[in-house]
Amino acid sequence: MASTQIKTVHAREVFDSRGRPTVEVEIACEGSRPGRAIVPSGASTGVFEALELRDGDAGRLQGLGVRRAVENVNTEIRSALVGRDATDQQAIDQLLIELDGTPNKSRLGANAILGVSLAAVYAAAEAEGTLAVEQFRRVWSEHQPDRPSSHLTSTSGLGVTQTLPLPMVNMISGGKHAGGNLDFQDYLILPVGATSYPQAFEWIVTVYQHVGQLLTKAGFEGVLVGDEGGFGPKLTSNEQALDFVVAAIEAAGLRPGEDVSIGLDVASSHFHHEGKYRLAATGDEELAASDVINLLEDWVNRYPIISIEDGLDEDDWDGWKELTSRLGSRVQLIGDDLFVTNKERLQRGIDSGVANSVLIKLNQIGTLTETLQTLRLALDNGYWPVVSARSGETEDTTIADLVVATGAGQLKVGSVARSERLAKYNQLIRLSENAEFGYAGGAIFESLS
Ligand code: 2PG
Ligand code: MG
Repeated sequence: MASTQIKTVHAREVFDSRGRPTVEVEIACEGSRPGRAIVPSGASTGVFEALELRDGDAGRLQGLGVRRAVENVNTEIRSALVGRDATDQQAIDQLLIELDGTPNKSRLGANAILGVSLAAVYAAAEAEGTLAVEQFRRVWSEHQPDRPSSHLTSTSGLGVTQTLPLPMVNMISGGKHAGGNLDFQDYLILPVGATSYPQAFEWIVTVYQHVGQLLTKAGFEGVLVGDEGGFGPKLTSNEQALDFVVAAIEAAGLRPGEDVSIGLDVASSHFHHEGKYRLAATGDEELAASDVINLLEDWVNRYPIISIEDGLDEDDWDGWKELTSRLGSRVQLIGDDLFVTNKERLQRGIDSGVANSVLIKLNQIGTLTETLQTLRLALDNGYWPVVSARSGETEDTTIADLVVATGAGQLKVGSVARSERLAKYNQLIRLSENAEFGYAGGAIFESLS
């Protein structure tokens, strides 16, 4: 076996699915080819996320360049990393955290740090001649539970064996991801009744085609898609999107709620100002948290909704507590901007009975090790983890391999159009050929009433 000692570290500026610069890192071990990772980037970012370092030089790429982050990898980080063992992920990530020295990775940049953290996995895969999924599995095996979580019904089967995820897929986009007028960011489907990953994916693409056809037939610009490939029509209300999704599920010959359920990413931090939630689609309505909860509860009563993300603002802990006590036994309540993949924020949620699920985004926290710590904490406390892409993505397929390796159970990548999304779905199709990988699908929601 070749050496796993790091020999070279090299970063460059490449571009993501929105044409914005991002960081790519290549790491090679002694005697083997380099492994490579590319960092994603969000649009509806949470204020508590680790810092994405951008040049801020208005004269170049509107200030969005990442040359400083690239430079940080090619100088300081490279010097610290050469000679280290690429398979010692925790030591590498600890070194990166200490080298940066700030609580939110603002000195070297979370984009610089995450690129290195992930490229180390791919370098180890090259050195050892294994697949990425096997390397992610090896790293995850170092994050075993502190205590058995068999008392938890919701997540007891998760995180154990390598498992293909239940996909949560965007059909209609609004908010910061599309040019339409919807306040809510994502109207998604979850094929809860499918019994295999390939079947789940076929259902999804069939429903997606029907959404497009129904929108076109109804006279909307159904073919225009948002940042994540979901349709971005100018509808007359936030609720109308739900009607189109239900109609498309039926048009596909599937049963809403039994075969295919609905998920929402409200992404409400982005229409929350000074304690009020302002909905523009229905004529600048100003809602209190309790009104938003009432609205969501009404929708849960009338539509087959099984999952709601960021129903309330990233700092509205009281509202979230109320939301959780009202809906937490009926639907998955995901904290994205609320938790930002940060284990301290997730712990606060656990301690105060807020949410029952956490979105897992590597670049919100900035290293693989910290990401896996948050994933572990979620599973140990009965919170469903949902591994997620960002709205700005690339051909990097890390999250597909990561979600299978950890057996986290769910994956959110956006829609089934645009190749930065399909890169992940196609990787899952390849992984689904491995008969050893299981599929739990919608059975993970058995504890919901
Ligand atoms: C989200 C993500 C992905 P962004 O809010 O969940 O859909 O969006 O990457 O823009 O934060
Ligand atoms: Mg979100």
